[in-house]
Amino acid sequence: MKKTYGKVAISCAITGAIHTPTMSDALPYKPEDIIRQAIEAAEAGAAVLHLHARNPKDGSVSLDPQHFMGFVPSIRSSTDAVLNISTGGSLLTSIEDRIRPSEMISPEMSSLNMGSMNFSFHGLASRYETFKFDWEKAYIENSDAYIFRNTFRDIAQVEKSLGQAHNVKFEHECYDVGHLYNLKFCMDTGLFKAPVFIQFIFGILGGIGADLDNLLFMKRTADRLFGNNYQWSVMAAGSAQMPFATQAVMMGGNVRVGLEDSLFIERGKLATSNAEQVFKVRRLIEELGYEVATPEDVREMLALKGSDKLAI
Ligand code: KMH
Ligand code: ZN
Repeated sequence: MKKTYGKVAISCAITGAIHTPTMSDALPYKPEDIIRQAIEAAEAGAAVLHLHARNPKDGSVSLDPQHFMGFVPSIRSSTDAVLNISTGGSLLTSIEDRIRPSEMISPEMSSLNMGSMNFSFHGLASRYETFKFDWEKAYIENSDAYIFRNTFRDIAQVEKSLGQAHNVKFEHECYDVGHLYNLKFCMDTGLFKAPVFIQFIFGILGGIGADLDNLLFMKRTADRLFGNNYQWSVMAAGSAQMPFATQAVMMGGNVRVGLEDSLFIERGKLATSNAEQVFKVRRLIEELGYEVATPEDVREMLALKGSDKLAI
């Protein structure tokens, strides 16, 4: 497995499915805003763009492939970044619906969530007195009843529909230590081949907390389970985003930022764009003596199929 020593890949998750328009004017949900912010993030140094769709009318979470088609072709033709299409975009719909946008696009990468869990952000509701759109309050409040379903059968379905059928490489999203063991089981039974790309996720309510000990624990566990057969990146929610990114760089890992994961650029100050977060993490990476990986570096690191293999 090839490694790009000294280079750090920045993924940027542009809009996601947690935050809502009331929380930040910068959160993009119209296609033109998703396109602009994604291109700016790539220009700022993001090698990978992790993409979800929203309904352009009201910013609600969407899995409609046509909503993806509103921005993916433009981003693709304007950047060389690796496009990573989410398969986790809704806590409410079936795995088949979650896979459909990636089946249509046949991207180089897709997310793959490695276990079922509580996934809640209901605590955010009380921070806002009024909401821009009717759907937002109930959506946030009802997350205390969500189960984010990612059974072994679901995981196998994603692999069959995207891995086997489209040669899509996965961002294995691991929100807790058990998810690493789920991935190990899947590898031992032949579902995924090395090198796998693991996104260690911290600070989602329902997953492992954003404590530094937990990063060390997840990394040590992954080393034990996967040896040299994996590449890794760190994503921490909210105010832990930049501290955890810095720590990941110092430990030799890659990083994920973006408004999907945190709306802030520093404590108490909203980010004005995804690119602002990418610029900040890039500064940190370079100050620490590392180099930012290009999309080509990532293609080599993860043995991706290439941007000419997309279906759109
Ligand atoms: N919003 C992140 C915590 C996915 O898109 O598959 C998880 C995520 C899920 O990115
Ligand atoms: Zn996502």
